[in-house]
Amino acid sequence: MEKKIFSGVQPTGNLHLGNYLGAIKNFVDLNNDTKNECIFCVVDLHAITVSQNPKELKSSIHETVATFVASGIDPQKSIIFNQSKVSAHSEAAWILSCVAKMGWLNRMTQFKEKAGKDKEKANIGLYSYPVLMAADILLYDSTHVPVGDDQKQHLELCRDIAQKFNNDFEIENFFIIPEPLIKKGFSRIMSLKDGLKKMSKSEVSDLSRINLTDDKDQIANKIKKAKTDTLPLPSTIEELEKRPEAKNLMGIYSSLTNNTFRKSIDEFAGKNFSEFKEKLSDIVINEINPISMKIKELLEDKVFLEKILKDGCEKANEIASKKVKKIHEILGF
Ligand code: AQP
Repeated sequence: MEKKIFSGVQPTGNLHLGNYLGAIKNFVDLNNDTKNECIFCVVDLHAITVSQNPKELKSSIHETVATFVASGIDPQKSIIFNQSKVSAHSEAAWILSCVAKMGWLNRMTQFKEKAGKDKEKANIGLYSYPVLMAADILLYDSTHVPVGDDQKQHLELCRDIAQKFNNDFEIENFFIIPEPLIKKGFSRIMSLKDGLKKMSKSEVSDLSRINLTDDKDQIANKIKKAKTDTLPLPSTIEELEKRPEAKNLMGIYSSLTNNTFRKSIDEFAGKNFSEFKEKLSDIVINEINPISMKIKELLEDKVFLEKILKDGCEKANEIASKKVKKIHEILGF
């Protein structure tokens, strides 16, 4: 079956190893399968749910496009565009916010985490973020959505919204109910400074993440300084489960070598972290360094990056505006 793929990445700063292993690597595999139609969106409307510096936002948009291309997404085959330039996204988000229930949104853990203790001061966009995400996906009749494990709950909400719209207006399959594509195995990469916190662009400490633009020395230094415990590496999965930092580093190693946890544990059981970290550094550098060099090269050519976005916006706009027109007819506008 042909899959219609949609996914987005926020241009909120340095893309990191978590974005790469949780999402972008998967995008590349999907792009390479000739049977798939893929759309990859730079979700700049999502980015402004937290305060952004306009100049930095502009360069983050370019950096996200450059990262897509440097990682192996082919702009001739897949549509790459930025969300704000296709107004159907904002329009559909409003319409779907009149379908989604407050109770559904109140359960979203990402809002709780990002809003922190003072929910009253959080902006409405941060709260309704998953409704915009549903609009992004549903406008393109997407069948599959590759996301990191942290986005699973938002995708379930998207499915609920689509189902409710179809039921309310009695049109079976008007919105396709999309399937999440979450990488099997180790899919949530954690901070290098705290094995219980997700690796994130917005984390203040740069040492908490490996940026896709980091050079060899930066990567080696960050892995060297990554938090660990004092014990040698474990010999059982049960023991690894109790040691979050060791589990995270072992998970990164397993993801990049396509090994199971079992195999990685067997390789390093009883050894000390310094030996393991050296091997891990080599593996990470080997994967990330060619991407980081390509990103730097692409960022020198803003005209090329702008052209990718312009072409992608035209194609995306054509698909999305037709869907919005049909929504208008259904609603009686
Ligand atoms: N740590 C992670 N492990 C695995 N997957 C991850 N993703 C993000 N962090 C990890 C996946 O990357 C894709 C793009 O994410 P995003 O930039 O749109 O938003 P996010 O999930 O909020 O990522 P960040 O890095 O934490 O950004 P900020 O700090 O700006 O909020 C998604 O598919 C996501 O699952």
